[in-house]
Amino acid sequence: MTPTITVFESSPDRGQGLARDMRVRWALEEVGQPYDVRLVSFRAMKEPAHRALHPFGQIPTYEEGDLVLFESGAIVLHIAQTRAGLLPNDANARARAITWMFAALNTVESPILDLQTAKFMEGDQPWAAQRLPLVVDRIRSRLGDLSVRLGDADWLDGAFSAGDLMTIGVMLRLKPSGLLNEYPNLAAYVARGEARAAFKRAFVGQLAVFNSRPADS
Ligand code: GTB
Repeated sequence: MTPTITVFESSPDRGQGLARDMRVRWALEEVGQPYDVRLVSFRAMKEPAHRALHPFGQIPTYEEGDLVLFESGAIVLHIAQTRAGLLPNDANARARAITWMFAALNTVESPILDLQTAKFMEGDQPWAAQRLPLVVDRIRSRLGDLSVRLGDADWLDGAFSAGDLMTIGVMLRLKPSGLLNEYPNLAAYVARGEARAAFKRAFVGQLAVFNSRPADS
């Protein structure tokens, strides 16, 4: 059965790989699973039909037969557990790869999302300029630790896994800030992810949604 994912009909970044369907597309491409895409407008996302799929009225969602999933992490984990290519066979290595997925979403992504909030939602507050350096320092702390752990390895724990996909997926959000460049091994790690054929196919797929539509849609 071909899964269907929901994606933005219109995205602030116009398909530059930042919206979270990118992780799901990338995972599907890595395992060679074809998929359908349903575009959802911001209005439709908050309507009952979409909320039946996603309680918080967001993208991405994943439908496959009777199964409906939301949360990009849960979706990528499901793809990785049901198809070969994103998790090692060895039970302990598999558990470690899943640990990196959780670390990406809970430990690395949280301060990165704080930066988005500080810049774009709180930027006009009188205390915003005071808060911003604290937020950036918390990101540096996470990146510093991750940089030490990665060292000169290509991937976090042996072969490329869903743990790397998720870690790189969350760090992509930092590219415009320039922070990644302070950690050359992390910048190279992200670039290695972006160089994968599956990533490129996913990126082209996401971008195609916007290239085929007028700029104000
Ligand atoms: N924890 C959930 C997950 O991982 O799936 C978070 C899902 C989520 O935040 N979805 C966002 C959404 O639907 C899209 S990805 N937002 C609409 C809403 O909440 O009403 C976040 C996102 C959006 C746009 C950009 N961009 O254009 O740069 C980057 C990231």
